[in-house]
Amino acid sequence: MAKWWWLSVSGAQALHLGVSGEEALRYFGNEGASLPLTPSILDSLNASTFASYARRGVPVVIKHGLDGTSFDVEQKPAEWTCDAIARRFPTGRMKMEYTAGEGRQDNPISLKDVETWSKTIEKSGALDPEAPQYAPFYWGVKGGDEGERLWDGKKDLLKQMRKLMQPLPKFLHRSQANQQEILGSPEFWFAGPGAGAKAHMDSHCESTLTLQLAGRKRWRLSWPPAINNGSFAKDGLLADGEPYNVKGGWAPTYSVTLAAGEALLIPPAFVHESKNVGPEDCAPSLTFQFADPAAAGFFRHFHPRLRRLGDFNECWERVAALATFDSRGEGLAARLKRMASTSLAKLSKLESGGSSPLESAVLEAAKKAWPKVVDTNGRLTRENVKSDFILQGSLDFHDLNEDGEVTEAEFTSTFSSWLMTEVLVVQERKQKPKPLKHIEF
Ligand SMILES: O=C(O)CCC(=O)C(=O)O
Repeated sequence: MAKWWWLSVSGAQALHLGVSGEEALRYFGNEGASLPLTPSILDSLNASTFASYARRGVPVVIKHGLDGTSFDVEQKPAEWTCDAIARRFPTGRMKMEYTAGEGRQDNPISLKDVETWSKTIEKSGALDPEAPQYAPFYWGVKGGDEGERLWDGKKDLLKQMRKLMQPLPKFLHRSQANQQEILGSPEFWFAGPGAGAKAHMDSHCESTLTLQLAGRKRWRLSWPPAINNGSFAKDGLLADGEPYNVKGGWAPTYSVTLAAGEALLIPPAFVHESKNVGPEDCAPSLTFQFADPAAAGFFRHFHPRLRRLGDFNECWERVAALATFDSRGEGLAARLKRMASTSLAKLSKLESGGSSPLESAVLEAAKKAWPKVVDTNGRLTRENVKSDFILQGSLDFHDLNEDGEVTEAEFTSTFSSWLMTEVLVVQERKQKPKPLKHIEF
């Protein structure tokens, strides 16, 4: 058990310092339900409903979400089969991913050789019998920007893809942040029978959207594991295929099968796994990240777990930027100094526990910071942040009741909870945290 999950402060406020298993289930809206859950499956949802799922980090399946895009496979099912993609991009070059061995860094397989590659089978080596037993093919066309060899000849296939990806699906915000992220991250996955991506967590902080272009793929997902205060999950625990190897194995918290024309939202920090479950011999999908809106509510709520999850390390700064309204990239130390005249080093020297000097100092920091984030009328609303994408994420981070406005009481609770966890983690590091051995939710 954690030392505490919630710390009552001054009778009125509560610091949110841990997420128990029951609370995680409650957060995902299924108290009392048994795992794995099925995500909500919604028909043509609008941008604001989709944004609410994305902010909270709740997986959702969107049916008929691709109409009006170049990928409307319900209207034109033959246009995005594996064969059709290979005909459209014959010069493309790809590789096998999630093989039992090391895998190859270059891209030796030519898309045009679809007759050969679509019949090539290589084992994934996954120990879990439910897991994909064979490796999929990966065309990471986004890597063209980094000079990776992803096509033969001069025709820029990434440019071509970017044109095809517009207009974006109607349920996505069409903001500059999204245009940039989405058009910068497309990748194709081709899976033969029983093939797919082994369970893994990606290190990026953005949400992922996968579009099923033909056939059917079963997805299994899990939210970040329970990590007690005083423990730490080492970086790599949730790397490619690793969740199966942890003592006790991996059990998903969500399972769902996508059909052609359906899209799935995968929140950041979620372990995910895919598998072609037929009947088609090759199930292709287009997968990309989107930035807007950030999963800010999810980052806030799961911060006590995420801050102790090594595989999430690339996003700790990002979450700190959301918590401190750091739209200019000043960095955590500078922001804490500017907002609250304090530092993690100073705070971490204070004694922790209920009604402790640390608790008072953290609340004092929140009190000092509040006037720095509100407008001259003492308000913090969507109107205040509408021209700044980072600040929108900050507002979402602190908007506990998701009404588009942050009150002083909300800010005090969210800022001090975030800051207290930051300080506790510094203190735990000094005392060598216990390594996480089992993946439980
Ligand atoms: O689309 C798939 O089958 C796998 C995609 C995936 O796991 C990823 O992009 O991280």
